[in-house]
Amino acid sequence: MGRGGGCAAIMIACGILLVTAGAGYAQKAPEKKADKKADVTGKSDVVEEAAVESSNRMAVVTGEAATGLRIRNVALAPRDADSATVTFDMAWTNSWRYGNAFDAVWVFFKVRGDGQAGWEHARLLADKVQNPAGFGQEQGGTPLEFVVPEDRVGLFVRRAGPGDGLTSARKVTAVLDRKALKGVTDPAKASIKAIGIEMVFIPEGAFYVGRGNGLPSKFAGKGSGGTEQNWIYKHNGKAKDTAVPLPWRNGGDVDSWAAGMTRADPPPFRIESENAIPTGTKKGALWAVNFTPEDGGELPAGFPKGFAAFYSMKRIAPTAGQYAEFLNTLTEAQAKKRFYPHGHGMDIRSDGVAPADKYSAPDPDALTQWLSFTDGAVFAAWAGLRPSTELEFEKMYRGVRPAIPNDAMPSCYGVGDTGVAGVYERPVSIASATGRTFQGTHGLGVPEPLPTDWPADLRGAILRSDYFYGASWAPVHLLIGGRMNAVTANADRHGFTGTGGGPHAGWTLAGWRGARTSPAGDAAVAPVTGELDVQVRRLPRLAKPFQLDGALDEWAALKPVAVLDSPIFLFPVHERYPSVFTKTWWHGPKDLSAKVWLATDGTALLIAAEVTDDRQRNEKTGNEIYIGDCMQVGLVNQEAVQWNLGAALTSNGVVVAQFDGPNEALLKSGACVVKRDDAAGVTRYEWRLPFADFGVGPEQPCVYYFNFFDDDGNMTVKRNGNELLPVPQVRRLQWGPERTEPFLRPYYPKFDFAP
Ligand SMILES: [Ca+2]
Ligand SMILES: [Ca+2]
Ligand SMILES: [Ca+2]
Repeated sequence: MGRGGGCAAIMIACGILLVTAGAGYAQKAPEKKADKKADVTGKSDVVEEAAVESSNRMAVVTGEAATGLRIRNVALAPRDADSATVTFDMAWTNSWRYGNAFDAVWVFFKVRGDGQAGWEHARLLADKVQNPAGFGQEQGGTPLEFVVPEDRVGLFVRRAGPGDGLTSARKVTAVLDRKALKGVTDPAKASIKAIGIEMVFIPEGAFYVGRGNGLPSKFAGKGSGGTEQNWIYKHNGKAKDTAVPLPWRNGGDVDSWAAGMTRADPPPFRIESENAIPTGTKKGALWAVNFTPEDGGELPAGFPKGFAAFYSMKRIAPTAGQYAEFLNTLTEAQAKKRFYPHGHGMDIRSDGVAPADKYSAPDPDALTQWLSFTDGAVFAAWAGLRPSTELEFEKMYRGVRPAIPNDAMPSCYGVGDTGVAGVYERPVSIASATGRTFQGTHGLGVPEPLPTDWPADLRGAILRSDYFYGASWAPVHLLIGGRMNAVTANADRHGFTGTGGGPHAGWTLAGWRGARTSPAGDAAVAPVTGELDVQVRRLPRLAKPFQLDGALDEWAALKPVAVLDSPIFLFPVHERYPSVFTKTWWHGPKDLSAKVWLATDGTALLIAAEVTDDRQRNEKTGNEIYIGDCMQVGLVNQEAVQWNLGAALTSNGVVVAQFDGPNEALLKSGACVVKRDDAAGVTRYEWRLPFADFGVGPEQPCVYYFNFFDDDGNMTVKRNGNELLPVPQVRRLQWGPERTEPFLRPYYPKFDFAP
């Protein structure tokens, strides 16, 4: 190692910008109603404004300030002898679709025939999976796409094209299978309910489970920041490297719950298909600390592993509005088992008129508290969803990131309520024999009996996310990789406890997040994108001579090394998708996207970048140019010495700054041109950086990374005690590992050049 500063240097360049997206963010989630109301950062008012504006314009959401999903004006009419048409208006506030990143609403219908007492689940009629005949909407709203799985239990409704924010549509139509409705002779006289659940699409692709064995990320502290426990790993086959669990030391310090691990600290397990996975202590098998699968066994092919595409519920539990509708459509005997007056009753009233409207939710968007595992499972069976597994939990949370200890960033794909304080999830456990028999069967709309492969109760589940029962009532953040068993009966029905001082002390919410496998035949979805190419790539030569002029015609024949047009590259992570956490989320490739090319003329690194940005803005100077539209280039040579340079077109012309480097040779010899084409919304950068001035010779692999900062004049607020300070909201696209500190060479892209 030459200068040992390679590691720290990267932190200086990027670390300051990561802080807001660290684990501290996760603890601010407004799960408690009290927090939601007291939240003065303006997170929720933007969506309320949007919904109110929409209600005026679209008359979908009338007289309500919705922060979630509303389905209104549901009507059923005969279509022909075999089918009936259901028509409804719908709107939801935080939706998005850019490429393979999108949310959707799972919509299903319950029908009660004229004079009948009970509600039945309505099957759909569809001639194909995607946009079947008879499914549509009135013109003028957000264009929608409809996806009907082959079991016809419900449909996914999602944006038909790119966009974000409020989705609103009137006179949406779906086709019901009239013959399957046993109690309905005249659809015109039947009652119908349309229920929707917000979901997030998780694309097909490989990913890591476990905690990882690299150096921990520093952006989560111990104790309040949490620590993984009982993580999954890939066994190296050596008996001495089987984790030896430590005894419980439940003694007032959450760290004392930490699980034992051997010196070898084995790596995370990469899931690369839905095929059966060998489990145990043989080399390469999947194994875990404490809560293990079977030694010498396997996770069967049918057990959902998170590799295949699926939809995850956006929120961690059914909302009170959804749960009240669930209760309203059950028989009285069924509802009695599923309604716990002293728990669910906090969010759901039971003073209406039975049987149809006995239950109601004053705040339909509140999460339902005190759900038992079985309550959640019966709800999912009724809704046509299924439980999710703990492997799917890690996929929807970590996504394409490497497994790094202490990682608790928000969900890679925009799933809500991940890793928030005082909320835990109960996915199906790989450590339970009952759990391992789960085959991912979908509910068919009938609440009971549950599909036979589903765990019937908490014994088939594991606790994830934010385990609640620390010795001092302190929540224990399990981060992405941590797992915990239920050690008290409270884990099955839990909510506000009131113990330990004040009404909200000891608050925890037992979540239940359902899923649905993405149906075959949906041509619009594609596998995971966004993984870095970390192989050493040899720099090509340009066919035509390089001109440092901001025109990129000499690059036309080359393939870019980086195409950053997906939210997966955007940071801070909570700016990727619309949510209650931001007003300034990414508005797609036209807001910020970039293509980068690399080449050489034999003595220098040549770089070209084409950045699409709707608003050019940089009013900074010197080393502050990254608080504005700016391109940053990082280079780390074989001696781990780093250079980091930025270039920006500022209100005072082009500024080049060096954020890191052992001397100023590269700043002097390097050259950069920045040109803005306002009509096209494009900024072009060209660089020439002589190899000799950053210490790279022929065939010596050099690490590189890029950041593209975007200031569009948006402001956000930073909390400083009780004060809220306005600060510019600068987002960035990052072509480099998500965790930049400590510096780990294998995680970075690399180039070399021919002698
Ligand atoms: Ca040029
Ligand atoms: Ca922009
Ligand atoms: Ca900008």
